[in-house]
Formats: sequence, structure tokens, C-alpha cells
Amino acid sequence: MAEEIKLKKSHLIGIIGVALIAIFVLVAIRNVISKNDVGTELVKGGNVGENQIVDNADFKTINLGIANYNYDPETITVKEGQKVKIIGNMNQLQGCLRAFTIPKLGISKVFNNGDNILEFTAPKKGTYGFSCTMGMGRGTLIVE
Ligand SMILES: [Cu+2]
Repeated sequence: MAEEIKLKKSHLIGIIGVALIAIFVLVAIRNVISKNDVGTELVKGGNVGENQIVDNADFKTINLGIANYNYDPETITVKEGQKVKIIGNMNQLQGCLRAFTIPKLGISKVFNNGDNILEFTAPKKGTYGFSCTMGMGRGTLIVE
């Protein structure tokens, strides 16, 4: 009788042990996944036009942020051959909007606090859509 209880106890301890290990593994997996996940939530951001565009003959610097739940500025106009520098406003760029892409140009960049600058040379004249990699935030790059 006493042995039977002992056996059940050790069984129970074994089951609890396995359950704890399973929970630990699941939490560890979830942490790894969420670390790599840039998120899916849109944030409202600041006021439209707050992210100013700085322009000179050779360079165009754009501060890219978020306003009204979308990229701000929504339209970026540059000149053919101009060096373009997009600086991510990390206070505003949140979630998946940090994963920025201009598909037609094969450009993609994940802005982060340690690296929030994207530089490229404006291609030939045309209109090139940009978006977050999920297509939630959208805008247009116009090359004149
Ligand atoms: Cu997105």
C-alpha cells in the first residue's frame, strides 16, 4: 500500500518535471521568435509634415517617420542620380514599419536604433512605390 503511494508520487513528480521542461522550452522558443519579429501593429506617429526633407544639389536627406498611421513623408521626390539618404526617425518608426522596402529597386532595410540610415543613388526617372515589407505602410518615391 505504502509502496503504491510512493510509486504514484514519483510518477507525479515525473509528470510535473516534464511539464515544467515543456513550458520552459515553449517560453524559450517564443522568446527567440518574438526577438526576430518586427511586429504587426501600426502606430499613429506624429503630425504630418513633421519629418522634413533636406535638399541640396547632390544630396537629398529625408527624415522618415510616421504620421497618421503611415509613412511621413508619404511622397519622396528626388532627382535622377542624386544621392539619397533616408534617416529613420526611430521614435516614430515602430513595428513592421521599420522593415522598409522599395521593391522595384531591390532595396530593403530594417531600421533599428543602431542603424537607422538607408543610402542609395536615385535611379532613372520614374515612380517607385515603397512600403513596409508587409505592405501596411505605403508611399511613393518619385525620381524626376
Ligand atoms: Cu507592415
